[in-house]
Amino acid sequence: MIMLIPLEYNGPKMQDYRCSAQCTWCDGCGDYGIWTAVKRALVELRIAPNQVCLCFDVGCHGNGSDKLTGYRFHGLHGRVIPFAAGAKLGNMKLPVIAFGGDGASFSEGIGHLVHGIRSNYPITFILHNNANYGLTLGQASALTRQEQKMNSSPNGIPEHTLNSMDMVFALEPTFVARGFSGDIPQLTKIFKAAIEHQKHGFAFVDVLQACPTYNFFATHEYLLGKCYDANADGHNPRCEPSKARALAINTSEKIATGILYQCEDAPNFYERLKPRNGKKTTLVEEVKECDVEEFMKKLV
Ligand SMILES: Cc1ncc(C[n+]2csc(CCOP(=O)(O)OP(=O)(O)O)c2C)c(N)n1
Repeated sequence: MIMLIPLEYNGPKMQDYRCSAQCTWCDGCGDYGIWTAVKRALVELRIAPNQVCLCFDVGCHGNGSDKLTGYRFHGLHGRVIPFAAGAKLGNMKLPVIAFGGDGASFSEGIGHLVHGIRSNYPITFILHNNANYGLTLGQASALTRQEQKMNSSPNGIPEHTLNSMDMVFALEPTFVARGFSGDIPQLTKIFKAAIEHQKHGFAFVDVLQACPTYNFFATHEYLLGKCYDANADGHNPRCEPSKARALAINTSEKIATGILYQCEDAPNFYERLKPRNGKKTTLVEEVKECDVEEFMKKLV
């Protein structure tokens, strides 16, 4: 086979991430916008498909794992953060992005999200926030509005809706952003910043997304009308956490999007690991082939 290799490599292109598997998301699903913005962000950062680890949770969004190329891992529902963090700690040179739904991240896997943020694992986490369990046909999640009628809760849910941003800020995050699946240029900018933040720790990105099949409240049009770019409006993310927290949780009139908070001064989890201090190699580079025969003989 003859391959044509360009004389000069100008970095990856969008089509390098192209995959022949067909998208099965519903027409109008916000996953399309997020999927496009992720690829754009990676290409603009000159990260090729073989230079990134993309980790997917189970859910509609997780089905994106075979809708693009690159090193991908598709794990168990709610468990994306542990395996993404493990991949990163094994190879600190690798950009790692974890994707999770609001069902997975704020119910089944809420413990992992809590400890991912408080540990300041050096990874990027992108929340596909469609405010329901999409893949299993529209049950209420912890982020569904209490009064919203859903398939398994026709009278609304008995519990109050979790204030997700308030919870995230209580965990002393080092990066918090919010985007909207209908604004791909802004999402691309946010994702680039969130990928670059990995050297400082855990980057939490909440993406409000349309779910035209099950979420009849936060529609594309509703989000388009409510969301505004807080950074363009003068908000500086390197502010006091309390200021960013107030901006993030006050969504009654308008919803602030953009990079809401960023702190580059706190050490990340890896930097706090004393046995790794001063090491120039990664754990992956340190793995050696080892003959365990003698060791096994001692066991029997
Ligand atoms: C531990 C576990 N609990 C529940 C399920 C069933 N399940 C698979 S996908 C899914 C819904 C996913 O919802 P969400 O995480 O919000 O993602 P979305 O589909 O909305 O993108 C559920 C409940 C499972 N596979 N594993």
